[in-house]
Amino acid sequence: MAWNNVLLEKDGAVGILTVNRPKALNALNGDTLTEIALALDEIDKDDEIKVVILTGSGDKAFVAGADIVAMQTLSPMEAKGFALLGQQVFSKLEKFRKPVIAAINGFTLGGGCELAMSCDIRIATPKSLFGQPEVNLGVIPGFAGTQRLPRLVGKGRAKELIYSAVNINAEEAYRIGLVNKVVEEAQLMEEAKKMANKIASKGQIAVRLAKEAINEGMEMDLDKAMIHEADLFGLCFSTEEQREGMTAFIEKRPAKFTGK
Ligand code: DAK
Repeated sequence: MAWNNVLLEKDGAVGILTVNRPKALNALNGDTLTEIALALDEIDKDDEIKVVILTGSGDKAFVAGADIVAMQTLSPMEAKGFALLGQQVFSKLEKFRKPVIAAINGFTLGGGCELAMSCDIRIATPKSLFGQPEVNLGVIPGFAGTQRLPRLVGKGRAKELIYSAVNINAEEAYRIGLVNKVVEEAQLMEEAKKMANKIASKGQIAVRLAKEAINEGMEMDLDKAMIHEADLFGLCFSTEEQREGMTAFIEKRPAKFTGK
């Protein structure tokens, strides 16, 4: 399917979704958000794709934020519509049943940082720059940055970043846990694909249930989260993958997972 603002390619078990507005540093306007959602629907239907890499086109930016030009003249009702659309797309990404790795090169600001935080895993390069500059524009992060940032890096660091609108480099982002890994620019896609293929080689239902257990469990108290984990653990025993994984271990051979 052809879209104007995103590209979708396939490399074996990996789907590569690229935000493609390099002239605007991949800023997110309404059409781009809608196309990300449509592309996720396509990926969801494609059983060959097991893991997704989300990246930005060009060599300057992952995503430089929500589109300020498009937002500047919004009426309050239009702004609400834009906010709801963004929130829906970011939640869809966070809850997406296939794991999503953000491959981040360059500016990752505002809505761009919030987009990256909705992914499961973030890989950056030394050129990546992170920040929530919304207070410079007289607004607060609106795509759940006030919620996801403290969950990733802690309340104190999130407050410092959001109140002061200071940008941080990849090394600092790694130090505070905002990114999982920093690799050289030339290796970014290779490393992202390596990680994606490693995940794709595992029991896919187990990976999906683990994602659910982590995401949903983090929003519950520990006792409830552990019951939820036990339920999902039990569910694994309804899959062929559980039987195959354990049989392969006992037979001392690699498991052949089928996604069933
Ligand atoms: N929106 C639209 N266009 C953008 C953009 C953005 N966020 N960022 C860059 N561009 C455009 C520039 O306007 C320029 O376009 P032309 O002038 O060439 O037409 C082109 O990309 C190249 O940018 P620069 O010429 O500025 O490039 P530099 O290398 O000099 O500077 C920069 C790069 C990233 C430092 C600079 O472009 C910059 O500061 N950009 C804005 C970064 C920013 O403030 N991002 C946060 C945006 S606010 C909410 C929901 C969401 C949000 C808020 C509320 N609710 C639901 C309540 C989210 C808000 C944001 O994300």
